[in-house]
Amino acid sequence: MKKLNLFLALSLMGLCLVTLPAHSADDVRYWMKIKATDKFTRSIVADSGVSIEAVREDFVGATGTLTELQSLQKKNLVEVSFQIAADKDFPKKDLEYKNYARLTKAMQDLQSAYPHLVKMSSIGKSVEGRDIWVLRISGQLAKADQLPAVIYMGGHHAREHLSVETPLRIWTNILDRYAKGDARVRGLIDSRDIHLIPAVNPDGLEYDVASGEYQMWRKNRSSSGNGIFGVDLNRNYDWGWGTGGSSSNPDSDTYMGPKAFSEPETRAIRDYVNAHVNITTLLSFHTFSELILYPWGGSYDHIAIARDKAVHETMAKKMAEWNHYTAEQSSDLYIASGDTTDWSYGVHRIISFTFELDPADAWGGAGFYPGAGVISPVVEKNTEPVLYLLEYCDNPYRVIDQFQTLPVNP
Ligand code: 0X9
Ligand code: ZN
Repeated sequence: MKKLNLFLALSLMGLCLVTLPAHSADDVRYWMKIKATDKFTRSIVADSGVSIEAVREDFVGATGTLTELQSLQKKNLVEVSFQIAADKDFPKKDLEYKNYARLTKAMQDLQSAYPHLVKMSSIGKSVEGRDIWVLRISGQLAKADQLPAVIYMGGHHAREHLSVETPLRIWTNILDRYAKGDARVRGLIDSRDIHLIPAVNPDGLEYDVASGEYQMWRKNRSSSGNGIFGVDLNRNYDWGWGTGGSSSNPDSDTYMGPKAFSEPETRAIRDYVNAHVNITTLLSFHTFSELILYPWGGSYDHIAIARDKAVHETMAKKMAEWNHYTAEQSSDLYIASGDTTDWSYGVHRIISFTFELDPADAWGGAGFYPGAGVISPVVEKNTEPVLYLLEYCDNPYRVIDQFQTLPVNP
């Protein structure tokens, strides 16, 4: 049922996108070399509205809009002009979301604000050579390897910008609470190791916003030749890879890639998780449908180890009390093989969840592009789930041992 809703929603989204407003000509900027040998001419230039960037003896360099350029051309003052390459960014109404440059800056700012708590580094490079950033957060950074750890990720899918913004803002707010002396937050951060990778797919993120109009892009940007791009990173992990719900056609939106872990982005996550054996718990943010999902996603089988199944179910149900999402096994949504959480649970026995954030469906809203207005409420309702996973990452089995006794091996 959910699958059908998602399919219809995606089709509707495709239709809606056609009507998004284009940027006006005056959103584009031009660099101009303008004849101006005296202050009077320079004043005429300034009066046109352009921004004068450099003054030389017989000309000025300036930047401005097409209208401004044309007004100066009519006065015969323009010697040279060219369009300035536009910054890759969101449409104006959604500038609260972050492109790669602003994401990088926001992460650097957190490191600068909390040098004893936050360390930024790169876990590897994307296809196009962008760093995939991680923030490591702990009150004991020097010995964080010896503390219980959670890994939070977002942005596997390019157009799911809310999945990047939400974990970053949640952690920005939690750090603010730490600074203000919140006792619970202090206790948790001081005794835990936190890994935050908000944008697993930076190339896709940039590509989706590069023109100022959303591209509805999902995959990364690796080339399959013949002008065909992209592997679905959430089909590229090596657990049941290629066994259903993914495509071998490079043109498909769910293209699994030529082999498991063919992509530098998924390899970077693999190597990072492999290297941090203290990670017990994982949360991968996606959008949309308002769901809390847990393994398996590649098959209808339930988790065979009774205690592990019970931990996932109990935690998912508890988190749903805060965000009011629907908790279910991933394959109840649809079978999809090679996703992050099947791999992290299958290979490492990490307790693993996928959140599909707001909105519930695309009928009343915009599905993958719900606007900046949803950020605050989504951050708000997902903060307790994030803290809950952190609290129990020292021993997630505590959540069931309080209530029941199950055999270790069924
Ligand atoms: O299809 C996906 O990768 C996820 N949904 S999304 O709309 N964000 O693309 C869901 C993954 C859940 N996992 C499985 N069903 N295996
Ligand atoms: Zn997704």
